[in-house]
Amino acid sequence: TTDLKASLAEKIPAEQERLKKLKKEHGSKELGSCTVEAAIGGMRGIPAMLWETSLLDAEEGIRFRGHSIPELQEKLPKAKEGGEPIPEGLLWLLMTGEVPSSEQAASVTEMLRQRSKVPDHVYRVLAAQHPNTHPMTQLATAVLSLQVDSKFAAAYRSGMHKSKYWDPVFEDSMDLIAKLPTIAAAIYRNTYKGGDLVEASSSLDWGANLAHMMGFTDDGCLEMMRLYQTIHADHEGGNVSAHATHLVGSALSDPYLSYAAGMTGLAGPLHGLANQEVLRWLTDVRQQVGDDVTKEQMREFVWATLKSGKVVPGFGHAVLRKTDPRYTCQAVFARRHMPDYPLYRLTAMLYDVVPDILKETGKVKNPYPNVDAHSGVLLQYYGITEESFYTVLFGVSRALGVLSQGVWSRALGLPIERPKSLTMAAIEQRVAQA
Ligand code: NMX
Ligand code: MLT
Repeated sequence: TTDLKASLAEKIPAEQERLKKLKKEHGSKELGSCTVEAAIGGMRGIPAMLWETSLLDAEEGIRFRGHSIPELQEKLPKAKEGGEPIPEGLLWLLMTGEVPSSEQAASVTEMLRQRSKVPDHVYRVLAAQHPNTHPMTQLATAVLSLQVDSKFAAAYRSGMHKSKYWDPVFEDSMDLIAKLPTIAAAIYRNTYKGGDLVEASSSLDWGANLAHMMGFTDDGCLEMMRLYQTIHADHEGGNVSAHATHLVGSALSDPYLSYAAGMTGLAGPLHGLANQEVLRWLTDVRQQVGDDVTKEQMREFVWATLKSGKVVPGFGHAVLRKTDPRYTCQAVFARRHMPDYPLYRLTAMLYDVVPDILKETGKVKNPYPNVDAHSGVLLQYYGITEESFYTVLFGVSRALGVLSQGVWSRALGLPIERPKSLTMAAIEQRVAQA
């Protein structure tokens, strides 16, 4: 079938049985333990969540439904021969676990096109915001204003049986994903281009249409946006945006409410806002030292950042322990499309300089670059120069992962999330007794 919902529906009963069996036969087995350090250290390393759409290996990086990024670049349908994958193909994969055919990916493109009209009141909400409102705040606000149309919220109100929840959650998720490029582009055009909106193209795919509606038509830019929207989609369940979406969704808040929660988390500088911070940091380097910066000057700049009590944005990771494959695939793209671009050369130089310095501090667990260290370079090259918008592009992509998992969370009947917290006194008491 080329129908995503039908293909998903076929898979659900077997997965429900699989989970039931896992719970029944192995429910009491330990997956790991929780130390005092983990409890006060951001729950690092505690395997305590079910997340089906992707899995991260600390050394290798992310796999989406078992496929690495280079594998996806090879296997997923593309808009043009030898080009980058289209994110609609990834959406099919995340939802169903299967690599789609070109026809299946095309049917997702068409399904999203049909759902893409953004209601007028959302534009009015956007227009009413303070002109200095950060684009991520605008995104979350626009998404919340769409919530009035939630099919899940309406179905819940009318007493739907819980075994059917996944269906309206799927509908809401597709409606929301379909509208996000139009909303993001409206935020971009309102904030930086005087509010002059660009109509969607009926011949472009979902990711390319985002670039098109922002006002960019260069073929390289469309390819870059397809790749960008594919690689930022998911990073297993524990990152702040995925976890926030999952947590809020577990209260049976609908996909609009739960995704908006994820976006307010993505807006933090240690998470998705790092792509904006990287660009600002690089701009500072160029302003203070110029484009022909030497490695020694760069070292001094990095040390000055650290000594002033700030992080080097784009480096380090809570779970990864090697260079992020999402960084690597962007570096490969840059080498192919913009080998002489000064900002690319500067970024490549950082790769030679920063890890050794972070290692020297003796405390940074992963000194290597993450996804955010490279994305701004690609965007700048194609003329998307407004760095305060970058996290919105990350957020649009992240919808594909967190909302796909949201559908599965309801299909599998996952319960409300409610870990145990302790006071310091309670921890002291427990360790004294141990
Ligand atoms: N620059 C300076 N210090 C760092 C960095 C960095 N890039 N990365 C980690 N550290 C510090 C960290 O602040 C902590 O210091 P302290 O003990 O004084 O509190 C120490 O090293 C140990 O931290 P880790 O265990 O290595 O990292 P943690 O898991 O706590 O945090 C990040 C992970 C990603 C928040 C952290 O590496 C960071 O702040 N990086 C820069 C911001 C960034 O690029 N974030 C984007 C992550 C990817 N994303 O899109 O979400
Ligand atoms: C992400 O893509 O969510 C980030 O790399 C952060 C994380 O995984 O913790």
